[in-house]
Amino acid sequence: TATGDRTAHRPASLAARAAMVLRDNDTGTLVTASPRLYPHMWSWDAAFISMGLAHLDVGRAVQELDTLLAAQWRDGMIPHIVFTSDTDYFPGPDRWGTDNAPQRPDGVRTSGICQPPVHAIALRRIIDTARRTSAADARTAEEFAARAWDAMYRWHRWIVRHRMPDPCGLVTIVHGWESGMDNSPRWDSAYGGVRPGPDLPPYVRLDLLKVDDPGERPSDDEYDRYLWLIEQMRRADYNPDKVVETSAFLVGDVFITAVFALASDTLAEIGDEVGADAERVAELRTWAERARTATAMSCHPETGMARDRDVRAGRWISTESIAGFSPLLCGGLPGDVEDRLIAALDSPRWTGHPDLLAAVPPSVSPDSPDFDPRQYWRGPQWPVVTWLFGWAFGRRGWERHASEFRAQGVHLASDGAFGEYYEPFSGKPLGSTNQSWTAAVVLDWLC
Ligand code: 9WN
Repeated sequence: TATGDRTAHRPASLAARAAMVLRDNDTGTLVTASPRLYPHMWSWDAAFISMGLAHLDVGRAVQELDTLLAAQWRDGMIPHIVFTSDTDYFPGPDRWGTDNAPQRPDGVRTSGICQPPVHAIALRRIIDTARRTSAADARTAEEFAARAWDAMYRWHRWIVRHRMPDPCGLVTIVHGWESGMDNSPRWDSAYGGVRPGPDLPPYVRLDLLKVDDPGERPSDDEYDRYLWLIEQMRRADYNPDKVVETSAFLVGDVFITAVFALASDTLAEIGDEVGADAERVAELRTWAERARTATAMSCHPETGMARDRDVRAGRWISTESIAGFSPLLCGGLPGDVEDRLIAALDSPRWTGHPDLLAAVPPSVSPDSPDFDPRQYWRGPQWPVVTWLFGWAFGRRGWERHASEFRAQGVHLASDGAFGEYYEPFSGKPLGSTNQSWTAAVVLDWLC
């Protein structure tokens, strides 16, 4: 069926197309984040991709996480990119220069920063999917969980040890790329403090050649800052504490903090199921509680929206972005405050906006002066973010919201292009098409 210039696929055809995207982007041991724009494995993409794969082949889903965990750094960090041999992405492994970092893993090249810790959530979803499919699949998933649990615990421990330096208790990031929401206006003021030096080595962007309109990607000024931060980390040999000490960009990320709380609880729960070390399970629950409290404490006293914190400048960041709803992911707010936040999410400033094609949250409120409907993390809707909130809502017992997000998410993606992100009013797919994590979450919604 067609509405305007959008073709809407029926669920069975949409699911078949999503499966095809995952198969087409599969190199054998990893599914690239997208066919042209991102020819490598990304950390949080891999997590979502693996739970999509679980609907096709649980063994293959497990292998995806195995590939990612094989690239885990010796100190516990899961790097944000695991490089394939493809050379058509910038910055590639040479520019990252992680080969000399003492903690890097053997036999694989990676970037030197991390991304949101959604991996335990994916593992939970894989186990649940596998248990619904067959006893053999359930065994495969549970055996993997038992085997991979310690690695995931060490990843969470790395975050606690190296990324909770600020008294506000938020998980801090040293690069916008770590947030997964690279050029969100959340980071504008903090990036103002990043001044690329004259010794920033020259570079050529490859991303702009692979999208219809360069205006859908971050600007050159933004890229200079991204590259300058890498330069600084390289000079600190990717030593995690030195990086935190020296980085011009140091921000408490409330979305990552809430994800960390949710994922730590989830990993603790899986730990109970697979008989993991009880002390470690208890530690995870303590960390979850700490992160939940920090998330709740960040809320603006009047609007109730959660805030990031510019640690370098010592001030709160009140941008009206999707991250403001982070406490809904992990809980921890008093009932009346939480109700107000849900009402804000449903309101015309957000998912209730009358001009949206699909009632799922845009990355920035359309009523905010920062909103740009086509610009990456500055306004477009990202199906993967909708999935995460919808899954968390289901877990928190908010079935109506969870199923509404699922239905509206499917509606947004029903054109079958599997856009990386979508223009919220027209539903035009932007950035890359056949983006793996979009296919994965659509498959999960439909199965
Ligand atoms: C930089 C792969 C990744 C996602 C991020 C998204 C984008 C990379 C880029 O693509 O970031 O890490 O080159 O723009 O912002 O969330 O993981 O899909």
